[in-house]
Amino acid sequence: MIAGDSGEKARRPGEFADLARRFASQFTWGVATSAYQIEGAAAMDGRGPSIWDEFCARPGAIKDGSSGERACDHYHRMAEDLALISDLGIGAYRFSVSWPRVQPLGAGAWNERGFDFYERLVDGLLERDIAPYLTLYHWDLPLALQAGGGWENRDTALRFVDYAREVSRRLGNRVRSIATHNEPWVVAVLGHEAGIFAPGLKSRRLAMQVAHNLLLSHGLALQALRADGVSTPLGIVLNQGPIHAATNSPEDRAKARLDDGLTIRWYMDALLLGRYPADVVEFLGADAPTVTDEDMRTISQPLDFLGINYYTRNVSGTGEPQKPAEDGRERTDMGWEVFPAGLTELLLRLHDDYPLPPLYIMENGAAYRDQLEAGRVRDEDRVRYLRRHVAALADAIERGVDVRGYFVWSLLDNFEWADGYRKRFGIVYVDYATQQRIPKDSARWYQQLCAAHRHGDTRRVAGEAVL
Ligand code: IFM
Repeated sequence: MIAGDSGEKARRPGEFADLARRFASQFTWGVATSAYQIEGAAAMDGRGPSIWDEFCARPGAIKDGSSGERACDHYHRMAEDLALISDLGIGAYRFSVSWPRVQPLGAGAWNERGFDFYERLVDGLLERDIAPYLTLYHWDLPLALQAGGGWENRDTALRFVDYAREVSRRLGNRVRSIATHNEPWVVAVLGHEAGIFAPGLKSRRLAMQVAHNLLLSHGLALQALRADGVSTPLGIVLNQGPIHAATNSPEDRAKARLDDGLTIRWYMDALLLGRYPADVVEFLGADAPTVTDEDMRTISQPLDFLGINYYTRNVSGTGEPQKPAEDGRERTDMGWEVFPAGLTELLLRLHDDYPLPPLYIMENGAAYRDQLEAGRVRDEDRVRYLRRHVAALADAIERGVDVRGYFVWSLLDNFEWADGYRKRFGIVYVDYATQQRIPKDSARWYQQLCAAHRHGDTRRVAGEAVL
């Protein structure tokens, strides 16, 4: 059992009850991870290689030269990690299935030993009364599919549908929801335009075709799963934050509007309105993807839920950006501005602009330079970050936005993609040399919030429903 205070000075008595009371009794509190970032066991029990294994092997691709080969060794420590979630009293766990672990070549044979791991994971969660939230694709494409063009090739969307159907057939009726993709913008742009994530390609045209094919695969998967009779709520998870113009000049405002189009409206308009934003299509010109009307109907299948990952806002303009260190804004160890009001603003804007399904904040959290001292990590910055964002979320809910759950990114410190192990997002510290898990003060803070919500007199909402 983990107990103790949140590590903050002068915390007001009743803080947890006051905050918890702002959320409906059925509101879900969870923690999130993804397969490649925590599992390790990269070549074990028949798992095939993914594009991230290959990318990490390229000199200079990952800042500390590391990979997810061992990560948090969660593959072997799953029971311990589930006990940790349970001890913290956290009611939900969001995880992803590694496609190459269950289908090593991305087509053809299934790997039973891979599925066995996820069967045990889901059963273990249910035994502990923790609701499983499954994501199908959190970036680890089977390497064999990249040889055929990866997400640039429409055929990968069909392979994804086969994979989605098989995972749903085996696990679907035991999980609380199934998300097709996590952050398609990141896959498309960081992976295929900026080239800083796997598969490390650099072409805007390619990135936009990939963005389209990812959305298409999402729509095709939803159609197929519904045709299969899957009744588990189905959705997708997008990374979003408001884009603010650096100045009020017409140029900066136009740039911010375009960036908003490329990051938010491209995905939201396609999924919820069945079209791409005309201003962005015009801007892209020859880089715009090849699209059919039928594709847009497929992409805009009804969503049972929409996941939003919120970390920060973005400031956009035509001038030379100010160096983060010089702009005086509070930032995390990623260099991302701490801007809780952006979460409220984003949610209200989405609520105004789109016919939304119920929302979930599927990721929110922060990296800080945590120090383990005398067996304790006093991560006051992270506690403050979380508290302010949870309050910002409550502000949006109280103003009418239907948000049903919140997941902290992340349960554990883990492999932070191109940053390797240098950035720590966990509410649980991982000593990578020993694989020891040490709950940080933020874990204790979250534990108390979850407990207060569970036991407290939470807000009752007329007609309140659970997914
Ligand atoms: O670690 C990532 C995660 O995989 C996707 N969303 C953002 C997190 C922090 O960068």
